[in-house]
Formats: sequence, C-alpha cells, structure tokens
Amino acid sequence: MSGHGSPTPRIPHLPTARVAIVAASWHQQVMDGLLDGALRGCAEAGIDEPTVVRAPGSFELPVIADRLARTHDAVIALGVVIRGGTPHFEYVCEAATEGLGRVALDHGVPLGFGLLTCDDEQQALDRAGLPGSVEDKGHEAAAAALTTVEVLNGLPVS
Ligand code: DLZ
Repeated sequence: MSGHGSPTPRIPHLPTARVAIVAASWHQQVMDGLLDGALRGCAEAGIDEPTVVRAPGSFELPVIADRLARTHDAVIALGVVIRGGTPHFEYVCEAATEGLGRVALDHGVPLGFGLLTCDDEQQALDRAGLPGSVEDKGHEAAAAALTTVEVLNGLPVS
C-alpha cells in the first residue's frame, strides 16, 4: 500500500471535541514527528489541549486506546514498528491493528490509525512529517479521526 491516491487532508472545526492521542515510545525521532503532526491537526481543528498519553510500545496501544475511548470523542493512535529479523514484527503489527480496529467498533469512537509498519527506519522517517519527509502520517491520522467525528455527528444514532 502506498500513499498514492490519498485525499488532501481536511480538518473540520471541532473546538469542543474531546480528543486523545496515544503514542508509543519506540523510535523517538519518528514518534516526535508523528506526535507533532497529530497535535498540529488538533490545533487546526481548534482543539488546544488534547489528552496525550504515552504507551511503552505499539503492542500496548489498543488497551490504552480502549480506556481513552470511554471518555473521548476520538482517539488518535500513533506508533512505529520496524521489521527485524524475526516474526515478532508481524505479531506486534497484527495485534496492534486488530486491537485498535476493535476499540473503534466496540465504542463507536473514531480511531485515527497512525501506526507505521516499515521495513526500515528510512521508510518511517519518510512518513513522519519531519523536515525532508514526503508524508505526514500523524497529521493524516488526526484528520481522519476528526473528519469521522464530523461524519458521525451528522448521522442518526439508531
Ligand atoms: C519488542 C518490540 C520490538 C522488537 N519492536 C518494536 C517496535 O519497532 N515498535 C514498537 O512500538 N514496539 C516494539 N516492541 C515493543 C512491543 O510493542 C511491546 O511494548 C513489548 O513487546 C512489551 O509488551
């Protein structure tokens, strides 16, 4: 999957939305870029102080997102997993992805999926929204979550 075909991010104005960001701690430089992009997206929506929580690793993102989804209108999950020489990569990516999808459906809360799953660190840096990056996945995850809040606000509940 590539970034080709991605929409131009549009951030709705949602100053009263309760938004949380959960960010894993591995690969600090990349995570700094992702977190900065997500915070920028929130600021563009008029959300000045989203809740920010750090997770030890990407595997722990779902359980923390689950708790945050109980008290927030949207959760933006950020992490970076870089392929190593063992099958561990697949297990962490699969558990995080499946868990975050489950959180969104269990709570009916938009979940911004800002989890980078990369072959090497350069791929992650290219997507981190840092100077020289070609993509800004933290901002994209925020835009997707906030746009989904707006879409759900416009739909009947039952
Ligand atoms: C163990 C591990 C490894 C090898 N690689 C990463 C990674 O690239 N990115 C990441 O976010 N977390 C990694 N982890 C940590 C796991 O996500 C998890 O925190 C530990 O297995 C402890 O449960």
